Amino acid sequence: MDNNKLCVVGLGYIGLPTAAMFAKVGWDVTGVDVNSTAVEKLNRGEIHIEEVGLGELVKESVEAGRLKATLSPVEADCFIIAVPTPHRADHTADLTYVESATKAIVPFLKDGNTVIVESTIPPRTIDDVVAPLLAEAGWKPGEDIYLAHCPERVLRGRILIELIENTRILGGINEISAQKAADVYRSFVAGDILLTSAVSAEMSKLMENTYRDVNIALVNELVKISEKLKIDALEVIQLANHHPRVNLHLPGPGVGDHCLADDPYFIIEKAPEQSVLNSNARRINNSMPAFVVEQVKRLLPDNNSKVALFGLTYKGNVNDVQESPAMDVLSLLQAEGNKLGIHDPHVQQEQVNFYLSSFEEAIQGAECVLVLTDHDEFKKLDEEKLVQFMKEPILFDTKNCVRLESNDIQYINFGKLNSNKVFTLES
Ligand code: SAJ
Repeated sequence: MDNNKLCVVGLGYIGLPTAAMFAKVGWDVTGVDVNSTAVEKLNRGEIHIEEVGLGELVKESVEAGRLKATLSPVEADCFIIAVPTPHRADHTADLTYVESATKAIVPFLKDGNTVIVESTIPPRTIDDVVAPLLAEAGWKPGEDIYLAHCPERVLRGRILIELIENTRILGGINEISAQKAADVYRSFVAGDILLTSAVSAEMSKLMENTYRDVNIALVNELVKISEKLKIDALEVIQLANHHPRVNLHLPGPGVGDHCLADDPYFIIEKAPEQSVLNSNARRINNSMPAFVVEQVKRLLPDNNSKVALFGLTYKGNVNDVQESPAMDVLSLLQAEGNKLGIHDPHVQQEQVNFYLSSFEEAIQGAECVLVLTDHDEFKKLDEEKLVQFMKEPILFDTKNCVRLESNDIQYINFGKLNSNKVFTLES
């Protein structure tokens, strides 16, 4: 391939691993970021984010002279934009970074270049926002330069594996743009590469996360219905999932992170009247922290009781507390005036502005342990200490992840909220 110079704008969780992967297979890669610490670190062969295997890969590529970083773009054969698309207070997409990244590469574009946007964007953004910006600069996207959207679909902790193995969707502003962009990814993608239009690619990425969000809302609603009707929701899910074409998801204290909880809004903003199910799913999932607090209040003798809150991150075994439903549960319990012991072995003290307790400190004198995240550390707890340090130990496990042996601890999960089941059959 003669296209061997790549410029990646945005060195975050997607941009940096992508840049390193291209460098590994021989591209001459320049990563661009406005964060000077990220740039300096990369040029020393270090990384500013955590991801399995990424440190070694970046070090090798920098030492081999195939990967470097700068604060502004450079000339290249291909440009990949992987900047964040945060949302505004009203949940609409803030495209400021996508727009500024597009404008930043304009002075470096040459005839025949390929421009690819990986950032998650609302439907029609390539056609209505990015292409016009390039056209304003005198280019004819799809003719003298090629323009495509290639959404990322990787899971943290597995990014380097999934970048290679996952199927990629390449949505071009026209057919030749999709083909040119596909040629770029073929240098390391072993999964299928599906060619389509830009708008279908934008929408399919959003629908993947919306599918998960809507399905999680369905079981979260089942939990509420079951609490009212005295049914074991978790047993119902298990039974229904024996049907060969049914896959009910897992209920929990809500849906966190930027992906599942934000992407549906990018569809809603473009077609609010039509997005009925979508909007309701968001509402149901957003209501779960309050539902959890309501249940905790029923379990506690009074508002002065102490709750040991276990797990702050948006899901198990990660250290990210942003947009985590556990943080909402925490604020609601604080507003209720409850005493709290907050414990999360994956979160560092400097990440939060309140005190993090050890396991022992958190449970000392607590009436209830409230598990909000399925970290591996919570699956087996020191039951002797729970019995010793707590008054009459109750454990409310919103993720159904704790396995207890002692009968001295009252165990509640989303199946046992109000269930009057008289027997359980072993499967
Ligand atoms: N959750 C439930 N019940 C479930 C599954 C998840 O309550 O049955 C909750 C989790 O606890 C968490 C949230 O949903 O709060 C999201 O967790 P996740 O592991 O499902 O997803 P993310 O946000 O870490 O990553 C998703 C992935 N998308 C899909 O699986 C469709 C990933 O492939 C995407 O790359 C990523 O979003 C993204 O960047 O869009």
